[in-house]
Amino acid sequence: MARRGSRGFTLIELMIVIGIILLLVGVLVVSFGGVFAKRDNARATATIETLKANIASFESRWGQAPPGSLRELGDLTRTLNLLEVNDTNRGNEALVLALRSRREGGPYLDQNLFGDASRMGNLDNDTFLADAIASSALDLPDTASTDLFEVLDPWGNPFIYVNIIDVRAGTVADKITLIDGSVIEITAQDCQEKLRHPVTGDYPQGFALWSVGENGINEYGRGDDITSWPKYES
Ligand SMILES: [Ca+2]
Ligand SMILES: [Ca+2]
Repeated sequence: MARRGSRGFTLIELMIVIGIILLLVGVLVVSFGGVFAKRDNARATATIETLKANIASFESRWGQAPPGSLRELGDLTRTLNLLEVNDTNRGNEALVLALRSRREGGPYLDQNLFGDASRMGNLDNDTFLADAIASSALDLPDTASTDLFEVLDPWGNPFIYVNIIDVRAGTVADKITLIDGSVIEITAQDCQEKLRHPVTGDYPQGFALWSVGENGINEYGRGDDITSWPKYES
């Protein structure tokens, strides 16, 4: 009897110990996950803040935030040979190219950001013609690759960039190539509905730049998205 009682107690004890271990592992996983998520969110915010400063410098010289497409960037800078290569990552690519231009006191793109391979990519693998660079009125740095780069968030997805001029005019038409290979559409109608402040009806000033966040789902600045403007309450 004594041996059976002792064995039963050991079994229960073992189960309790296993239970405690599982609980601790669970707590650790959850808290470490939280730490990583916070770190990535902070990185995304830091990249947005850097770009906001770069955009402000561009705006002070060109009188507007960088255009939301290559064609409009060509119009602004009178770069006639700057044509849209494909219909993906247009806003982000136009932003990068505008900020890399040496005209008007540029380049404005932070060189640490541009030199960081984890934060720059070309997910849609597009390039523009070498002769367009050579003759380009954008005056790009000599080392310029023909890649049409995008700025990436900590989860490897391109940031989404729209110029508010295009939002107001209803001419936003962009597609975003995500790290998993899927492509999401950015429509003028959704921008007009979702980028507008729910109470004041105002759009963010000049431009809207956001990350789709950790969940990889575009929520136009809501949900877990990380935004260049103060996030709306509702
Ligand atoms: Ca690209
Ligand atoms: Ca999201």
